[in-house]
Amino acid sequence: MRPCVASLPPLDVRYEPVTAAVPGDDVLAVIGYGAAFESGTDPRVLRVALEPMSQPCVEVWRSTARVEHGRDGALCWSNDGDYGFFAIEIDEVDDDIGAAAQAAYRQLLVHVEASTTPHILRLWNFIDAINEGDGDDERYRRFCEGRARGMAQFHDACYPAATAIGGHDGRRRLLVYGLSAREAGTPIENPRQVSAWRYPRQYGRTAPTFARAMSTPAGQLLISGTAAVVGHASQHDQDLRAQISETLANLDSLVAAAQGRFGERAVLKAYVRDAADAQGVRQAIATHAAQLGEVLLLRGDICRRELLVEIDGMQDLPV
Ligand code: 3EB
Repeated sequence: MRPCVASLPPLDVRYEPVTAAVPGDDVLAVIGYGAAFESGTDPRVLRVALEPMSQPCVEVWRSTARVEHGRDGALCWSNDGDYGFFAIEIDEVDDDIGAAAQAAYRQLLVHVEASTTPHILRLWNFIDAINEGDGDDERYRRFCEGRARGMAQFHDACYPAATAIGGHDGRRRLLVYGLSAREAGTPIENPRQVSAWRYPRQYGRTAPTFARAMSTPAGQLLISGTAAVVGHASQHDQDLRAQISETLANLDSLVAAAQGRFGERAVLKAYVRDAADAQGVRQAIATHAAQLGEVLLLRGDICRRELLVEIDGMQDLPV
């Protein structure tokens, strides 16, 4: 279980207005969204090609210590001694998303394992045209196969928390970024959901390799992409309102499993498949949990076609 005394300082994650200023010495990462965001040359500044559905902003990860940063081949990194940020982009060759995933994970694991922050807490994956292809040929399923090959040294029940979302910028380029730490976190599963790595064969040859959440050594909860999946089955086919309610019920249950209450100083993202659904999603989240902070809405495809919305983020756990 989580230690009673936090052994790392908390990571400060918040949304801020976009500026052209160079990030200060205390910044681990700046993540901007959509075609309008310019990432420049600082390895800590990353562009995710999903369009924001509201006022453009950046997500800033701030440290309490001095941050070093650099590049290692295709990989960008930063490190403050307690936490590491890393990001890698790999072009697909001949549309082979599986091979790109395997290569990205191999490279990022070599980097992270050799670093002073070798414990991966959280990973984000952005995949072009994630639902293209049918059955086991669907690009998401082929991504899962390559990812599992690339992270073969991980055991069930030890996977990091993760998000996998699809974009449409027409570039067959996989982006994986993440957060690691000097000390390991504790993976958390959701009692309402079958663990993803135990999904039955019908969802693909290789089950997805992620934990539902990660409780960090600083007492924060990193929440994986969460959708209207109960057991292993998608619920409320094409019904946005019902999918949001189910997703929020999953989040309540997941955070309770980590001894927290969903919404405590939460920093959330909602991914919506259809831009027209953005306002409905925002309202439903606000109604469910009035104390929730800002929710960043992004247009993105969820890895199962019938799912219209997914929510991820982080929040504090009670001391
Ligand atoms: C699900 O519950 C929804 O493959 O890394 C959510 C979070 C989902 C992460 C991943 C997939 C992933 O299965 C999809």
